[in-house]
This record gives sequence, C-alpha cells and structure tokens, in this order.
Amino acid sequence: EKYRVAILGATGAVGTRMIQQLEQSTIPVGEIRLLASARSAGKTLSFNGKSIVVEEARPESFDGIDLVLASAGGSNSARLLPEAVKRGAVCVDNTSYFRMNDQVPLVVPEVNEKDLAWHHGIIANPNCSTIQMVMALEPVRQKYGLTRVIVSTYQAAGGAGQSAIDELETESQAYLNRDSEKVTPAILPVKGDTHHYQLAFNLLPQIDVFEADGYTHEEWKMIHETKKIMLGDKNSPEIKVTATCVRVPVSVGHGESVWFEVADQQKPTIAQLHQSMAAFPGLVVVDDPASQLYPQPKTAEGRRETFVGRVRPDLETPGAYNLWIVADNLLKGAAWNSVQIAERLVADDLVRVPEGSAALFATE
Ligand code: 11C
Repeated sequence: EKYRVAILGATGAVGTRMIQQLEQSTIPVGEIRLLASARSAGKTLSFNGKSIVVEEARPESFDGIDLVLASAGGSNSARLLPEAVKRGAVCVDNTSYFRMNDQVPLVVPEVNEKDLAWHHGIIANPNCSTIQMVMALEPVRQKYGLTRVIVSTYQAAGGAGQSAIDELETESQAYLNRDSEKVTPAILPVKGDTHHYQLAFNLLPQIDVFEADGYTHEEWKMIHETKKIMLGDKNSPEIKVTATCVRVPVSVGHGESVWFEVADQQKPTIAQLHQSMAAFPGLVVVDDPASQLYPQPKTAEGRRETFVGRVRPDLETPGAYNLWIVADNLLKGAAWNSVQIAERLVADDLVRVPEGSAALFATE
C-alpha cells in the first residue's frame, strides 16, 4: 500500500526538513502534495528527485490524502486540520494548537507510542524543547521514578523559524562590522510581541509570550506537555516541573540544563543512569569529562538522535542529579519526530480516521 501525503507549511524551516525526513523514511509515498500560504504558492521544491509545485493550502487540498504533516502555525492548523480529518486524512500537527486537547494524543514515539492507538485523526507533535527533555528523562522515570524536574533551556534561533536564523546572521554581521544602525531586530524574541531585541552576542530570557503568572508560554509548555506525554495527564502532580527558557545566539540545536530527583530509595549511580539512557532508543550518551566529551549543538545538527551528557549527582541532595541535553530542534524537535509518528502510524496500521472524529474538531 502506498500513502498519499500532504505537507502543510512545506516551505518553512520545519516543512523543508519534513520533506527530507519523509524521503528518508520507511513510509511508501505514492503521492506528495506540498501546501503553503498563497505567498509561497508556485515555488518548486523537490521530493525524491521530482520537482513539485507548491500549492496554496485550502480545504480541498486534502481530498484523497491519507496523511498530513503540518507545520504552518497554529491558526492554519486550527482552520485546516479539521477539514483534512473530515476528508479522511490523519494529521500529525507540529503546532501547539491541539496539544492540550483531550481528544488528541501528544506523542514522542520512544516515550508514549501507545497513545497513538486512541487517536481521532489528529496527533500532536510536542514542542521541541519538551521532546528532548522527555527523551532523556523517560529512561530514568521508567527505572527509578521521577519526582521533580528543574530545567533551564538554551534555545537556538531556529526554533522561531528560518527568519529568526536570518535575523541572527544579519545582526551578527552588522555587529562585527561595527554597523550598529543595521542591527534592527524585528522578529525575536517573539514575532508579534511589542518589543524586539538583538540576539547576536546577547541572551533573551523570553521565548513565546508572557502568561499572567510571569512565566512565558514556552515555560508553560515544558511543564504541561511533559506531564501529558509521560503521565497522560497535563496537570498531574506526580512530577513537579519548573522551567526557565532562554534564547541563545545559536542557529540550530537546543541545549538544556536539567536538575532532577528520583523517587526510588535506592539511588542510582551515574553508571546505572548511563546504562538506562544508553539502552533507550534514540538517546545517545556522550559523557566523558576526562576526554572533554559532551553534547553540543554543532555536533547534534542534522542528527535525529537526542544527546545527553554531564550526568552527575547533586553533591548536597541525595537522589538528585544534573545533566545536559542537546538535540537538533528542527529534527527530533519537529520534522523527524513528526515523520517518526507517521512511520509508527503506518507500521501499526493506524492511518485511518475513526468514525465520528470530524465532529470532535468541528469549529462551528
Ligand atoms: C522555539 N520551542 O524554540 C519554540 C518553537 O510550540 O511548536 C516551537 C514552538 C512550538 O521558539
């Protein structure tokens, strides 16, 4: 059986990588439809060596499609994915729009592939920084239990799209040329927010908009998505999570410093933690301080795996540990995780929309 696949947001930083990941996937693709905004319609992109013209995404674009991979922003997913489901297509959505919907599984295949079984036509791909954190902590949770997590992120510009990478490069060039007039931030920290700040040679402790409680929405996502993925309940008190998210002047590859506490009375040694992590699919331990080996965005770029290192005990709190995680935020954090979900849907014979699903997402 061959699958007819549509990519919504095909021209973006994630969309172009979805195309590459799909080319390299195990999914037999019979037909590909590349969809984007009216502005990008008419561009050509290649899939498996064939030129494909990008079309403007409309509800009818999903006629005859089996699988949709979406990364065109929350409002486009909100508007178009219910139309795709209505037409019988199963959608893997990389935006945050449906993530907290109780009818929508939020999936990192290595952690909770089982949740794919109850999908109703839409499966949400988590936020990039959440994905790499649950990848590193799930083997610990499975073996030793987790009670508390404190994370600080070092997030690359690419999380905010290709235009944010371009902005970082332009600013860096202007700054090095001592041409401060050409440093004119217009995107970061958040495209639609009131103020914009230079990221080049700087740090911005704001990713996404601020909530009333003083946390940013990115920090909120790390808390609630982690609970939904690991525990099946976005508000579970079982693991306490708190987060600080910071944008750093790196193009691709998020870093995370994580402090965590295990539940088990028998506190694992570092060797035992290494062993559990190394045995976890998709997770690579790079942790050899004597040889100065640790994960870095530069070496994670272009890789599907999540990398973990600097695993060490908290010297004053028994049962607590620190570690460092890096992943390509556009691959495991987005395009690869989405294609991987699609691969699992195909392998598990779940590319079908259960009856009555469309009504769950009908907006009017
Ligand atoms: C960033 N994590 O680095 C964000 C991008 O919810 O899918 C991903 C936003 C999301 O800016």
